[in-house]
Amino acid sequence: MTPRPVRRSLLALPLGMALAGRQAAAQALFTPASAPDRPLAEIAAGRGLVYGCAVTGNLLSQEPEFAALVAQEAALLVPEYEGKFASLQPEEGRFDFSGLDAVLNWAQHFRKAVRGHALVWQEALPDWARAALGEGPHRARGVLEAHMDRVLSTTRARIREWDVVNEPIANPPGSDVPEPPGNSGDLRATPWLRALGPDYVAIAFQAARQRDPTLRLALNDYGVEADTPWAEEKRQRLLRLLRGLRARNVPIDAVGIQAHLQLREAFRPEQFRDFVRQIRALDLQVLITELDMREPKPPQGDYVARDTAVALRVHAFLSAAIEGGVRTVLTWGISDRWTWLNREPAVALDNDTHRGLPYDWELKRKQMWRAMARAFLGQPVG
Ligand code: 9MR
Repeated sequence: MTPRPVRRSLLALPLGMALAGRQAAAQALFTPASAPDRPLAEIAAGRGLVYGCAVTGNLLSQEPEFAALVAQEAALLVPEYEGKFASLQPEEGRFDFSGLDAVLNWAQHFRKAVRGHALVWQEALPDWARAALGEGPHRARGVLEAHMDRVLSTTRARIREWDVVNEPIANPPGSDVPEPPGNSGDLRATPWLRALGPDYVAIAFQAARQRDPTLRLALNDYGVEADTPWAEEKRQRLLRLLRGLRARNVPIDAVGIQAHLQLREAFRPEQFRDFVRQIRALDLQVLITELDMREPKPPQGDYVARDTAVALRVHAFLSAAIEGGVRTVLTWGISDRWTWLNREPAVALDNDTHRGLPYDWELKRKQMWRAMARAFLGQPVG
């Protein structure tokens, strides 16, 4: 297949870089013939798997091409912002479901399931809540319970799974992102931890279960995928937390592994597969909740080479995840045109876009799409 650099990237790139991309043309490994021309959700469903992606209400209503892609490809949606604390309760006692409703209405129209993200997290917390959490454990518990009361009762009919606690594990030393001081053992120092102590995780799950006994309750975290000492330490921290919760009969049903992967990090499929199995052995389901791929800075090679590298890693990752027992996979977005990878300054590439989602900037299927399809089908690379 002749490589065709995306038009937008050609415009945005310095000319030399764009031409270099065209001259050093690599051969695509995952060609259109590598995978059936069917939606990912349909391919996944054929093997008892669920494929979905993160969306925003704005994109669904303002970008018809985005909405069409999601309508076609995904069976499950997760709102990228609209289920977060700051979006749902911007002021104390004033709940605003308009953003979430827009996603839910769209999902209902197109018959998509929606998972909720995220009830208890240290980010997307409005100032008032951050301040209230500093006013002692009694007040903090009131904030948590009032939020869950309203959110879980309002969304009960349409959201049957929530990330109850997001990103509770403290990053081991050597992290890209400096860890705030004051963590408690394996748990990250967050306003919730400071207010309620390490029990805040159990408190949150118990509060959710009390309000909705059949809701599927998930704990979601990142940084546990790579074959690095850092990720290994984080895996152990997560396993210790999960075992502790299980030992105390804390109601938890599932673990979301975010999978914001980084191409520069080593990956060992058996290691990751076994990690998934260790979580499954605790009688917990495991989901891949936010898959995307960050390329090294600067990215290596032309577009075809870059896409091949991303696709190979994604295929290895998803195959290992599925072998370990994962049945649900969501990507964090669907196209390189709309992704936090390009918005977040610490993550974005200079003068270029990451190619870490199934569709490129021009909304064409990439090798990553075919790698995902092949992993869903249980087919090897090539
Ligand atoms: O992609 C999201 C970004 O646009 C938001 O600014 C940010 C804060 O709300 O959250 C991002 O999504 C994060 C997700 O909620 C949790 N895991 C990491 C995601 C990427 O940062």
